[in-house]
Amino acid sequence: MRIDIVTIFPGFFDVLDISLLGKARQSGIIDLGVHDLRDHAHDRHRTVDDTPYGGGAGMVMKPEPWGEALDGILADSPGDPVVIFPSPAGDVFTQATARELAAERHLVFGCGRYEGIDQRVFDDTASRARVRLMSLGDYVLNGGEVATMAMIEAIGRLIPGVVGNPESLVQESHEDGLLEYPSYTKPSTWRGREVPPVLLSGNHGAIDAWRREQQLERTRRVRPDLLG
Ligand code: 6GU
Repeated sequence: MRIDIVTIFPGFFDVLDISLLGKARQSGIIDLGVHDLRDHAHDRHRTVDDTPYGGGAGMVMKPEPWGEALDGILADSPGDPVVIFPSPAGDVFTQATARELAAERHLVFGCGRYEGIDQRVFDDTASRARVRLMSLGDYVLNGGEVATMAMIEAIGRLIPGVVGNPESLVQESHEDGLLEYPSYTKPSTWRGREVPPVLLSGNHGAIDAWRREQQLERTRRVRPDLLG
């Protein structure tokens, strides 16, 4: 998968060199390009923002640098690009979204800062690519960088070959619509706390039933909204 990121903080994404996604890059599963939006601002101060038409607080990102940056990336696309703009005004990003996007050939993340990006950038981009505004949830971040990092991690680990043991993807929270069951490892007693005896029983039917019940109980208690 090809992934491009447009940001005024390219150094923020240096951490993608390490960990699971770093290995996926080295092995060629993920081809990542990080682009500095200011390279496409051609005045002396490399200005990327301006005051909002109609007045109001804060600054708005100017359309021209975005247009030029996205033109270059889309011209080099391996095909079928999806352009994602992290925004608290977007659709909520879920595990289902991550699954959909993990099957794509080319993802472009446009990281806005300040009070947002000129609306015409979204409209213009939508004439050439699939555009999605995506929110992580109902809270406000300063910009799209942290949200992009979270989405890339959630998507990247679903790409075949990125996570070593595909079994570990099946059993985790949200994949079956329920929260994960509690996990234990050795020692069987720690600070006077025992591991639930069923897990030491060797009875795999009983263990599966216990884990399922724990998932249901935890989901009812913490996230009843997931049970519908
Ligand atoms: Cl994707 N962006 C920003 N700026 N704030 C957010 C968000 C995204 N998701 C939740 N809050």
